[in-house]
Amino acid sequence: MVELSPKHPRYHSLLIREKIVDGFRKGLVVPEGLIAHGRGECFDYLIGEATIPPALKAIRAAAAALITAKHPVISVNGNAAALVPKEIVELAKLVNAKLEVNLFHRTRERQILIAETLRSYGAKEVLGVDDELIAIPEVFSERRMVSARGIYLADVVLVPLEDGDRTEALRRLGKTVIAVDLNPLSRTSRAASISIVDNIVRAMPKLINEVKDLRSNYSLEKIREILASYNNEEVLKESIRYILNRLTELSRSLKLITYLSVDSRSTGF
Ligand code: PTJ
Repeated sequence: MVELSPKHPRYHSLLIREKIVDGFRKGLVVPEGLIAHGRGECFDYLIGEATIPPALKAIRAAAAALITAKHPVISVNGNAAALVPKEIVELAKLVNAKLEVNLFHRTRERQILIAETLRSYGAKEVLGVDDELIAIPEVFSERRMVSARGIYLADVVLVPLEDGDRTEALRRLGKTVIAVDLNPLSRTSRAASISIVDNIVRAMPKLINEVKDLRSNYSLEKIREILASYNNEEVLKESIRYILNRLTELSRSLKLITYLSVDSRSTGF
């Protein structure tokens, strides 16, 4: 791993990038996952690398959906396993969700490696590797194979960094789909029931805290109300407007990074 100084202006972003690269070197992440991460970085730049207000609304609704679910499942792919394995296991324990490895670029080696990674953070059971799998209709990738005891049965599925195809199929099967995707324009974001437009690295700890907060301060009835009053279309539009306003503001106030070179310091120019 590269030595990173906390003084580097892009320290946090580089640290996340190193985690993905490390995951790639270990075989958790596919090369396509590095490209997907780069796209995510770009959208993260646009939202200001911070959790934006519409994402907080989505996180609250997602926590409500997970708390009130009968069979919640967290679907885990290579990027999610490389970036937030500890948080995935913690959230699963908190809401009694099943963990299922589900990959776009499916190989047995990666399935086993991802399951082992989750177990190393305390997961007791990881589905999608050696248990019975069922094909869900109208998904034209390896992601169509889901666990009979996991996603197939689930009423609520959390799908971090997903492809839109399967989100649409899961919605058609009547499931509540929670997506974490930095791109508010993606098919996943537009097809999901609840779209958290945030970096998964920031969103997961916030989701865990939100579950704890709702559980300790609200009745089940109130939690159901929070979920029922959530409007994903509005939240996605708000996310796009947030980016738009931020860019408009930046286009007015952009300041060049100026510096004095060694030569100009001595000459005054
Ligand atoms: O591990 P596998 O085989 O299942 O493959 C995983 C990838 C990510 C390669 C696969 O799901 C894929 O190709 O995804 P896409 O279609 O490229 O979509 C990934 C989405 O996640 C994009 O919209 C990115 O903007 C977004 N994204 C990338 N990094 C992050 C992110 N969203 C939240 N947090 C991130 N750190």
